Formats: sequence, structure tokens, C-alpha cells
Amino acid sequence: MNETSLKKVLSKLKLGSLRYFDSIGSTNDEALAWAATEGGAADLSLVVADEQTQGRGRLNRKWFTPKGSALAFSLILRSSETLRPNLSRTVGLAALSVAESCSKNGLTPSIKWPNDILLNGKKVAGILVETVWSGDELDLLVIGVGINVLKSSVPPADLLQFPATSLEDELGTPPNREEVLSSILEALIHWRARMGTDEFIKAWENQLAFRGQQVQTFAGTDVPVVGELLGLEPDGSLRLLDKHRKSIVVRFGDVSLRPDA
Ligand code: BT5
Repeated sequence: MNETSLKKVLSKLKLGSLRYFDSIGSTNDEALAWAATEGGAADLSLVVADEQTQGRGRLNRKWFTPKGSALAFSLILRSSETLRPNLSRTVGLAALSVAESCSKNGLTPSIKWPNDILLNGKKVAGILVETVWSGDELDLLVIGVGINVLKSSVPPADLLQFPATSLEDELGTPPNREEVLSSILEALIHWRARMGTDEFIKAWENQLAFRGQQVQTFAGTDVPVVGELLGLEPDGSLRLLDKHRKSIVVRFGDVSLRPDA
């Protein structure tokens, strides 16, 4: 992967500018800094790196992006009429786009709400969305996506809280990283225009992992919220049914299967 080959593969998409790095701390940090410069970065500008040395997950967790094997990119979305009212659907936009790209490759992905993409129950990709505000007004957001493409991108199990896999492990052959990136961005551009529709929520919901199963969600405390995973609220929150058959809405947290269910 290099800047020339990337530009060639991405030329059919209507993107902003591209910044490519052989190695960088975090593509999200670079995208946020770029967007903050005089003149800023245009809508759909993209930062791609072959390696990240300070890749970030949520809540100060680390994201591993070893050289020559993974995809790490950050896409800048400028605030727009479609985006503003649908901000809480942004992580779904990214998750759905990654999932669709996996499906196009013949895989069966699922979305572990809110931001993990699973293949065969193992994490293949993670998403980190960060927003920039001018006072109360949304200025832009950065969608950061990390995907394990080749086998060698999968971190050692002792560094992880959840099992991981790669596209190559699941496909049996090594896919081309630029082609994977291009298909994710194509899906993202398609769905961004439809973010406010019911079709969008349905497509996202259809890909959710653990539907109909007993799950637990942790959100900042040691006490999990538990229940049957029913689906999504219009704002992208998770809807559970507790043991008293009462509907519960979960806005933040990580969902996992209940071990004793
Ligand atoms: C995420 O956080 O899954 C969001 C990851 C976003 C990474 C992208 S790469 C491009 C952009 N630039 C950045 O700096 N970040 C974004 P979270 O749900 O908090 O999961 C983090 C956890 O995933 C870690 O604590 C590890 O256990 C695990 N993990 C780290 N690297 C992994 C990998 N390559 N594959 C699978 N799991 C990983």
C-alpha cells in the first residue's frame, strides 16, 4: 500500500483530500489536527496509515496496527443537514459500512454494539468516532476504523479482552487492503445519504450480534444491565427486555453475551 496505489483505487469515489503515512501515531489524531488547521480539510477527507504506533480505542484503550498488514484510517465528515439530526447514528454508519464490505467478500459479519465488527464471534474491526464542536454547533466528526486484514495483524491473545481474527483468517486468502478500504468507503457514502431513514436503522439492526439472546451491558459501573437483546431505538441506542418483560434502553456501554444465560 502506498499513496499512488491508494489514489488509483479510490479515484472512483468522490472523496476530499488524502493523507497517507507509512507510520503515524494515530490517524484520528492526524485527522483532528488537519481539520483544525486554517482552511481545514474538506468533507470526506481521508487519513490512511500503514502502521499506527499510538492507535486509540475508546476509553483510553489501545488499538494495535502493525506494519504492512492492517487497515487504519480516519474519515472526516463535515457537519451537514443530514448529519446533524442523526449524529447518534454515526457509529452505526461506520459499523454497517464495514459489515457490508465483509458481506460483499462472502463473509457473515455481525455488529457487537456499539462499535465492534465480529466474524465467527471474533473481533475483526473496531470504530472510534470523535466529534468537534464550535460552541453548541457540530463542526465535524472523525470516523476512525481499524481492521485486521492479514493474519499478521491480529494481536497476541494476552493483549486482548476479546478474541480477535482477520479477514485473511476467515476468508482463507489474503484480501487486498486498498480494495477493502474502497468498498467500505463506497458503502459509507451510500449510507450517509440515507442516515435519517428507517431503512438505515433496519439495515444496522439486521447486522446486530446476539439478537434474541440474553446479554449484559456494562456502562461505567460494575453492575451490568441485563436482558434479551431486542434491537435498536431510532437514535441507535440498544433495546433490551428485562426479566420482568420491561423494555430497557441502553445508550452507552459494551454489550456481551451473559455467561450464565
Ligand atoms: C475500538 O475501541 O475498537 C476502536 C478502535 C478504533 C481504531 C481506529 S484505527 C484508525 C483510528 N485511529 C485511531 O487511533 N483509532 C482509530 P474499543 O472498543 O475500546 O476496543 C479496544 C480494545 O480492542 C483493546 O482494549 C484491545 O483489547 C482490543 N484490540 C486492540 N487492537 C486490536 C486489534 N487489532 N484487533 C482486535 N482487537 C484489538
